Amino acid sequence: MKILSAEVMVTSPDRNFVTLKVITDDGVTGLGDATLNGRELAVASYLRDHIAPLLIGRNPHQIEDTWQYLYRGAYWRRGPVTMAAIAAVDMALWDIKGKVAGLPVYQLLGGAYRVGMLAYGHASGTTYASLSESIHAHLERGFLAVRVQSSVPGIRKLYGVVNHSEPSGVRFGYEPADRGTRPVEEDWDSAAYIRYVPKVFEQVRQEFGAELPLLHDAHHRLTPIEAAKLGQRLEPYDMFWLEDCTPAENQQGLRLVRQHTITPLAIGEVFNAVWDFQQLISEQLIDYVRASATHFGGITPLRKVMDFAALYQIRSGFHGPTDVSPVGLAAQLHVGLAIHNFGIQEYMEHSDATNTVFRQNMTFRNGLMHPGEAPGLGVELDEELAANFPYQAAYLPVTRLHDGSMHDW
Ligand code: GCO
Ligand code: MG
Repeated sequence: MKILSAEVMVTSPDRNFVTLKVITDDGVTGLGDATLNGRELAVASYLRDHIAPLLIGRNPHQIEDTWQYLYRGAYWRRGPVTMAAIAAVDMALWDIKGKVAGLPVYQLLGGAYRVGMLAYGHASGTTYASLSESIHAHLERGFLAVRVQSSVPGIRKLYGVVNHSEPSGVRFGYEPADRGTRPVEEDWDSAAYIRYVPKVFEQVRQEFGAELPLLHDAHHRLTPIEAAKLGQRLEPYDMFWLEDCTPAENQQGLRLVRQHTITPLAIGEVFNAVWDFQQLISEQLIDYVRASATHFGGITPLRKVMDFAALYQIRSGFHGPTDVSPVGLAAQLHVGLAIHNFGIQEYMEHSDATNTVFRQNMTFRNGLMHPGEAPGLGVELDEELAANFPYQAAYLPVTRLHDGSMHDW
């Protein structure tokens, strides 16, 4: 069997997605997700101009060989653009292998090891009343775990908070990238945030009780000592995790956070290679691996990092925002179903338009996700429909402090 063609499709059913379609000489097709929020066309070009020509004629069954060929062969290793492109090829080849075998990908990874995967949704509010309403809405929808983000007095516009008075506010999630030719500017004040967030969790625990797993994303904004302070102040509320408490480029910084708090830590949604986790895992500086198949080079390295993490009792918390396409989400669900050290799965929920363009077999029932039983990844792209949603320029926001200087978004 040989690869006959590899096509890149960019479609924007409510948000942009980059999808690779690999076709074999036997007529089997495989899909891969290469969506890099706000920089989509860079990956589309990398795939179309530099990778697709190399795939023609290769044996699609040789997944490890193709992965290493693209990773080592580029010489310029790693980075989000390269690794999202390699991820798409890797997923497409697993999709093909599954379809040829007549088996869902999780079977090729060792088989189902659990009945489904605990998923968390994104609750948020600009006031406690709207936050409470949002948590109730998630519980009614079946979620057994929720991420809680709230507006903070003194910060005008904040990551992860849906304004419920806007039309998009009725949706469960939020979409961080805004269409247009310039990023939206948000603001930030670490002291105000650290003072306020524990009060929010105190109220949530009072209303929703001790058992509901609660998560929170600090989105890379704190220094290590600020992160340690927040982690310590959240301890009475027994968090499932505190995510991206400090930018993880400074990996030793996590030692400082660890010395001061037992709040579990999750990191890694912007990492793109197993090596990015080497120190954090081997020194046990984190509790959850936040990688996604899409930004991490695909199913092959995601499985490898989880086997490495298992040696240190570190579990998965794969990144599942709307900018991971249904193809990418399915890819990580197949991994999560098969591994021993699954922890939790983020499920931000795609819009109806996205879910119509990407036909899917995965399910969310009684709070648990499952990739479904269709051979391969179980997601197909309706290309005719996709053509109705051409690419639209969009940017993630940027953040400024109140003195006008730039801060981490
Ligand atoms: C999360 C993430 C996302 C990112 C987004 C950027 O925890 O789900 O932080 O909300 O901001 O993926 O493209
Ligand atoms: Mg995050």
